[in-house]
Amino acid sequence: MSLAAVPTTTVDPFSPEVLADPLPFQERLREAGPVVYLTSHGVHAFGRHEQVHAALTNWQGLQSGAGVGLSNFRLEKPWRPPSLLLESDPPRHDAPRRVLSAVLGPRVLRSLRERWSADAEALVDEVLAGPDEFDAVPALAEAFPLRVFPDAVGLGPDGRENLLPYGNHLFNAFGPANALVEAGRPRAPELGARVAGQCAREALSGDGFGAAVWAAADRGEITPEQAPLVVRSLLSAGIDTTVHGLAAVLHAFATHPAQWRRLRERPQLARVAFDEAVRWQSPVQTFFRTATRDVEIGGTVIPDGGKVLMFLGAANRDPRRWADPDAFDLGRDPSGHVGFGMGLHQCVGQHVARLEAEALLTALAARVASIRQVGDGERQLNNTLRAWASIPVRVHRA
Ligand code: EJD
Repeated sequence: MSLAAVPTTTVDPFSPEVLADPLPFQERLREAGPVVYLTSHGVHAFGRHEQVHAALTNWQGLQSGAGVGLSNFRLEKPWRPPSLLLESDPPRHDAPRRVLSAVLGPRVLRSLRERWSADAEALVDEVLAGPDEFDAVPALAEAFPLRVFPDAVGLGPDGRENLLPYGNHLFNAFGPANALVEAGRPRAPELGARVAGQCAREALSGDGFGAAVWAAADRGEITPEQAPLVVRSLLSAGIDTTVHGLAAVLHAFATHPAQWRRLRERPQLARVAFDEAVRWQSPVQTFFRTATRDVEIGGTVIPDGGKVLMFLGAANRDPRRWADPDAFDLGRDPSGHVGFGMGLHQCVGQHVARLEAEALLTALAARVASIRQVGDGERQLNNTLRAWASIPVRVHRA
């Protein structure tokens, strides 16, 4: 371990300029060294795959229980009651995780596959009945998760319009208290209360993911006090993430026509295409951890209580790990990307996300001969998400 000075940068990765176009900053971060100190927020940052992976898998030395945003829950009151999964560590983390893992497990997903495929086919048929040019974000990336996921959770018909604004603020709130967070603050208490209301047993249908969480409480696997917060995790992590994951893969294909032809020839590539798009765009860009003691990573000691910032998006394009990292290529094996995290907190809903993507891409590939982005589109700036507000496309029906 060397005592050489850690490279520093004064650049704020949460500034509008970097959020709008993060790749140049991420390259400088990776090239500066395995660990870089961000003077803008007083945290150590990792941009290389090796250190991001090491940090994600070191739950003993780098905890989540003090929050996975910049705010340190040991010092500051969180804006909402902490998540029992995301913002928690073993052993308290493990029972809720086991429950959600079973609720979103392979058996349940097998039973959803046919219905979601039919839903995707119906949505794509509706869109293709309209103009050849449309905005793929509202028409597909938002419409599909909002059509299938709240029903799968068992939400009632009212209040679904709160889910995207809630998620947008939640993911902003992991970053610093900048203008994006300030803009969301006025509505945050109201949105939090509305979402919490949707997590009560009485608010949920008898046959969805939500009811399955409550059934686990009835069996004693979690307490009845924990159940609504576990349902809240579904509503927190299950919408915006899949919307922007689908937006990422639609943008990828709409700018890579040869890859679209490849998918059309072999629709079985839909799953690998989605993971490759998650690697290439990294809809979830960053997360923090907090050092539980002095902990060494990449030759630098992170002091006890210090926050570290992991750049998942930078790791997913690290040339030390990936050949031709900036290429969106269905021929590569994207496994090992950290777009779903890694280790004990790795996305518990990743199979749900992949099933949604597979259903939508399969329905599109069967019906759309070509999809081309027309214009640059518009980013939706968010402190955590690499998100799209608009992806204008022109399609030719098959
Ligand atoms: C998340 C990065 C929760 C929760 C869990 C996971 C996320 C957000 C919220 C999805 C983080 O348990 O509330 S991608």
